[in-house]
Amino acid sequence: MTEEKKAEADKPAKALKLADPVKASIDIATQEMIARAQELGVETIFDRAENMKPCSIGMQGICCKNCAMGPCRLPLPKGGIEGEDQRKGLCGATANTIAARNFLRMIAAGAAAHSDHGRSVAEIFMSAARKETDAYKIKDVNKLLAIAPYLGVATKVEVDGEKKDREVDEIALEVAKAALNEWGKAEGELLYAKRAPAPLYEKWKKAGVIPRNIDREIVECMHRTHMGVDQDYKNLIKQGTRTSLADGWGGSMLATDLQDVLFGTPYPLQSEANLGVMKEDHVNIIVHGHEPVLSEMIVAVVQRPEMVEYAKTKGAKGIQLGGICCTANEMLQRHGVPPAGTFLQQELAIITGACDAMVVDVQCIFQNLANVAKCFHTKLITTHPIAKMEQDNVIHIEFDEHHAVEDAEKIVRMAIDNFQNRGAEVMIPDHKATQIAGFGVESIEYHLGGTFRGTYYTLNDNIINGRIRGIAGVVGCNNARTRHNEAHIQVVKELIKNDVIVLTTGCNGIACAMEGLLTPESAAVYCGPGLKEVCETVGIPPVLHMGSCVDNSRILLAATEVVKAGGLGNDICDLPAAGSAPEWMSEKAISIGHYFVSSGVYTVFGLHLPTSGAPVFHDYISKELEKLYGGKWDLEADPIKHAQLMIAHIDKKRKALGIDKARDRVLMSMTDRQALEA
Ligand code: BF8
Repeated sequence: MTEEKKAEADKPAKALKLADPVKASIDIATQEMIARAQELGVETIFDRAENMKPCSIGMQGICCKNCAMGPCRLPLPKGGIEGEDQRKGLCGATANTIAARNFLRMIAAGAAAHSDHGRSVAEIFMSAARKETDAYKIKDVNKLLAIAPYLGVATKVEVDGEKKDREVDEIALEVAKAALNEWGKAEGELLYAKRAPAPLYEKWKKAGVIPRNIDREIVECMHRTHMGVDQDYKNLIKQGTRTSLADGWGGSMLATDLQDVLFGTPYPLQSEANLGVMKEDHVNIIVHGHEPVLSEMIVAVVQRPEMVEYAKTKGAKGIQLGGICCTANEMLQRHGVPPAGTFLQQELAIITGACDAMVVDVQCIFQNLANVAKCFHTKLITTHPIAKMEQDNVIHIEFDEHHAVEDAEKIVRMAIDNFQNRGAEVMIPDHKATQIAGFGVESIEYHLGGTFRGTYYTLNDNIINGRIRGIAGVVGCNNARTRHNEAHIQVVKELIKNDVIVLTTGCNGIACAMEGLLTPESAAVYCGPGLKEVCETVGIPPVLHMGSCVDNSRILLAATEVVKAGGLGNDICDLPAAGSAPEWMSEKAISIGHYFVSSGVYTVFGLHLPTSGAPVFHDYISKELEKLYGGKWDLEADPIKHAQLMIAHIDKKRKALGIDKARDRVLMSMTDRQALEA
């Protein structure tokens, strides 16, 4: 060791910098809990973000580590470059190839996460259809009948020249087989692609991007991005389009549909949100992750009188279930279980000292949860065979649909038994907000549909008359590189202030709930006059919570219904609509963003995009893709400008449709109405 290195090694370890709670989050409960963690000496993601900065080359998408000659890093030289070909990896790969390869791998990983979730649900659906499990049954027959035709399954049978209803069990079995087949069929194309508006389907067909099967597209991404394969950024992103469509219109849509059939289609319900939903005198169980299959059982088990009695024998008043991330959203949408927080609040739920068990499945789970749980009495339980943790304080109870109820009982009993082990330091922030959640394609139709005309008639009518300026899908994660929830809330408030109705999912949904934006009453406070009038008349919030991240498929189908209802063009790209992920961080967000773009949606991301180091590729996805599918990527870190870009796009579409001048309401006589109908 050189003298210099020795001196460096002998230096006392640098104290970790601590995050400033107020700068880290706009949410008071989160601020209080960050301060609490620091007081107790427990490190959280907010502190880690202060001590480790991201790699700027990786952020720009121009680091290639796909072979052992690299990593090849291709920063833009100061003062710019004359030609793109001046920047090359060892094999000659250009910045555009590298950024496109990295982007494609992100899409593949995101699509894999959503689609593997869908596959798990499809497998359980098959078990239920075969009656191999008592725990899961077909709950929503109407939804089963609605999706069957899209999977090529007939719901009627001809008997003696007459059409008769087929047995539900028979339909369920065929639906299960057809759905599972979508992951690996040898020929044909993704069946749900035809659920898109016909002009969009034709665009995909012409561009050659209709997915063949879900798994194949993901595998092909990995092959194409292997060293020395696809070296054309346009061809690479073409596969990105095909793979993301296999996610949005495939794996995710199947996950949503099959979950609805098994667990019920969400309808509006009341709940609460934020860490304040936890109760000091109750056993608190937090479910966290994405797949709702086990949590569905936990919801059922905690409601059993004997479990509540058992909790009372341990000194608790009852059992409080809460959630984090999208398992929370799934449980919220169907059962009203309150989310305790977004992605960035997962450690904080344990730091309350009142979390008796945290049950995690897959995706968006910090490995540091185990370290935090060590400082408290919390039982941290992993449940999925593909998502274990190495730390020895983590308990693994592997979930299996064949003993799902027993698994759930074991977990709930473990949490109850743990109630008495709490330490003295319980501190639950006294902050929570009321919310109305549980929206979906069906409930929007119920609230904003018309009895006599097209199903989304009232919504379309209000868009045409200008009371609603347009529709925005605002979704996605938190990111510890930016102030927690600030961009989410500013973007959404700016949109609704300008009469744009917001459809939300994922952590944006939880953030909006925490801010009180998911109540009909919030319309009077935050909305422009048109949207306010509609929300007050119909009794809906200006921000409609559509569920988890796989439920972004609901937004695709809602947009399709708006197209079908008429008067707003023939395709999704004609609609006065835009998409946004203000605080994205996950690969799933890139897959979602790309299937929004490929479905015709102008989509703005916050923070940064991993394409900025490759300006030609960046230009291609932010300008040229529009010519193929009608949608395109954009980037804007400033939340107000971000929302204004979306509004400008909405206005451009209104103009193209000839509805740019808001019309005053005309009170029509019966004769006028009859003339219209004719
Ligand atoms: O799937 S929004 S942080 S929780 S990835 Fe994760 Fe992002 Fe939250 Fe849900 Ni979606």
